[in-house]
Amino acid sequence: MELTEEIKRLCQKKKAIILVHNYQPGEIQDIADFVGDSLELSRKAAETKAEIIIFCGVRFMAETAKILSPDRTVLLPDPEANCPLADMITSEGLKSLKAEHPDALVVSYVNTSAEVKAESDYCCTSANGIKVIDSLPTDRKIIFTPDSNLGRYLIEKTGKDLILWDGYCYVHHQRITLEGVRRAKSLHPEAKILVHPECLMEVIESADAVLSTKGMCEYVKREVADEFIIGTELGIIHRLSKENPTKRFYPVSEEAICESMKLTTLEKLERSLREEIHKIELDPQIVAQARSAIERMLAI
Ligand code: CIZ
Ligand code: SF4
Repeated sequence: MELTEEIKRLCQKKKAIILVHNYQPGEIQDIADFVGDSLELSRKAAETKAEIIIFCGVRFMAETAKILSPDRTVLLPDPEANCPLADMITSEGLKSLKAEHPDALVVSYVNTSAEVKAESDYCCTSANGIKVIDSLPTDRKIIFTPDSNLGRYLIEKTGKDLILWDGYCYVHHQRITLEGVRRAKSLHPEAKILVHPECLMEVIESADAVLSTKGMCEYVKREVADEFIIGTELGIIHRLSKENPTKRFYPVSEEAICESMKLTTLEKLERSLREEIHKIELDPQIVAQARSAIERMLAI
């Protein structure tokens, strides 16, 4: 309690805002000024009048906030909070793939470093991937990086033949299985099955709806059903339960936990804010190039 109050006091004193991703631990979500997906949080970062943004999530998200709000100080409470999916592609790797397909457009998932975004024509998120791919000319080849499960899902939904990078998120790819979905469904036969597009195709095919975290929050609010099987990182269940106290949520797997997301603690948040440490610093040239890819997405 004392720590929470100290964080709130520091936020007021330093004109700081706390942005928290849907996968963060419950106690971090509970002290947020805003909880959301990476794009919603970046938009908040772009419009805030606050001087400091404490970004509770993983590095690529804090970088995206910095790209959209370069004049603000953006803090990542634990500098080790990297996304293993984003780390599966480097700008050098992408440059080599582009050299093999020199006329291709490049769409990169938001789960990429600022350097990879800078090498991309468009950015997309799990909430708007179909819209972004649909908007591209049919006579151009398209490279999609780095999540191959999301890539395959986009191929199926848009009918476009994407050149895929071989990346995946270990939480969705390895810990959320068809067997897990079947087990949950046998225990809760009335529940709707919601899964994230970073899951394997067989898991996607078993679902009632394939949604980003933002999509899941909206779906649960508007559906009359009152039980849901959730196939994404467990942190979202804290938010879903809080916003829908009469509804029930069952994870496909209790092991669907992203270790990087759980690195944030109240202690680290307080220290990062008090000492103003673990700032996101990016090369201005990279920021300008990466910003173009994000702005092209936002314009669609
Ligand atoms: O875009 C995000 O925040 C991620 C990585 C997941 C989601 O579906 O919201
Ligand atoms: Fe990356 Fe997966 Fe963790 Fe999201 S849940 S931050 S995609 S490793």
